[in-house]
Amino acid sequence: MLIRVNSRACVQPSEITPESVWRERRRFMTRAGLAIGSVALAGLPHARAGDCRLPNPIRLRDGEQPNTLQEIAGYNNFYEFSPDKKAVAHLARDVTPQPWKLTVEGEVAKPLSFELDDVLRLHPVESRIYRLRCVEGWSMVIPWDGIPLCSLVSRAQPTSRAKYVRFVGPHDPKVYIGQRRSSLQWPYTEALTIAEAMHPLSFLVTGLYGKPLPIQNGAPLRLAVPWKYGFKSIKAIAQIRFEEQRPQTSWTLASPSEYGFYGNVNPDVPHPRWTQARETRIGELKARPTLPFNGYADEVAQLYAGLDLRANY
Ligand SMILES: Nc1nc2c(c(=O)[nH]1)N[C@H]1C(S)=C(S)[C@@H](COP(=O)(O)O)O[C@H]1N2
Ligand SMILES: [Mo]
Repeated sequence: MLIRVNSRACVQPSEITPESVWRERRRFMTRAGLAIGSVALAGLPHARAGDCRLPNPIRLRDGEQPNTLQEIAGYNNFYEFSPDKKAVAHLARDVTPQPWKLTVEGEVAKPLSFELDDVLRLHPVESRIYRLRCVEGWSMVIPWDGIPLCSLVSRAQPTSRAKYVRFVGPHDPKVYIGQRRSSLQWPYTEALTIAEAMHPLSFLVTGLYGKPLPIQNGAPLRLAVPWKYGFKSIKAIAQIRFEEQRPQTSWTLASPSEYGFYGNVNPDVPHPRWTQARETRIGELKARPTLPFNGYADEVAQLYAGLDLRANY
């Protein structure tokens, strides 16, 4: 099994696996028939008790390969820089995210404030290979490093009034030059229900391919919520707030008929301007069918039992 648990704070540069070595090792393990991309925390030395753990390993499907670092870090949606996916990496090249504070507040007994190093010190970092499906009809497979969102936010002890979790991005037009335009209402805001946020698949990303997270992928911390369209996986999170009422979110505010609160990947509900039944994996020519909940239905479908997924897109 490919499991890497470490605290980034003590990773030596020599321990960071170059992408080519990473990919070769994975090819070897695939040939050897070993479980790949699985996450099994039970029994690992620093795993915290509690129900933030994934009950079952997650796997890629046959024929699925992680995208290259070049693809992942070169084709980005990050409107704080630009709506041009190929321009983002260039615009982000000189940006340093430090110093950076993440606060966890709102309906909590213990408001918290973290820096990236605190997060890395407090929790073992896991590797998880997730599919990412953009609402625009393209997708990638990304080997993230991070911690379950649940492990971090439960430290703040949400109160019984907390029903939603709001995530707020950065607001600094000097750094994020796309914020000089009102392409979206700033700061970028996203939200999940409590049950979604506490689901063990919801992942707080600190890196990818065993390296620190590139700025264009949302450094220092971003979400990966793999069963939802990419816009729910907010980058560069500055604030997490527990709330009683459903928060307004950036894309739903911008175009409510196109981008709903849930944003669950659903091949049966077309975007008003295109089908969602298929997607193009970056690096491939032929489209693939899009799977309900992006292939994570076994894990998450029960969160939506009884909910009309057509009305609640
Ligand atoms: N703060 C912020 N987060 C964001 C976005 C954004 O514009 N700003 N774009 C979203 C969209 S639409 C997608 S598809 C993913 C893309 O993530 P990636 O560039 O790491 O592949 O980030 C999401 N998170
Ligand atoms: Mo997206």
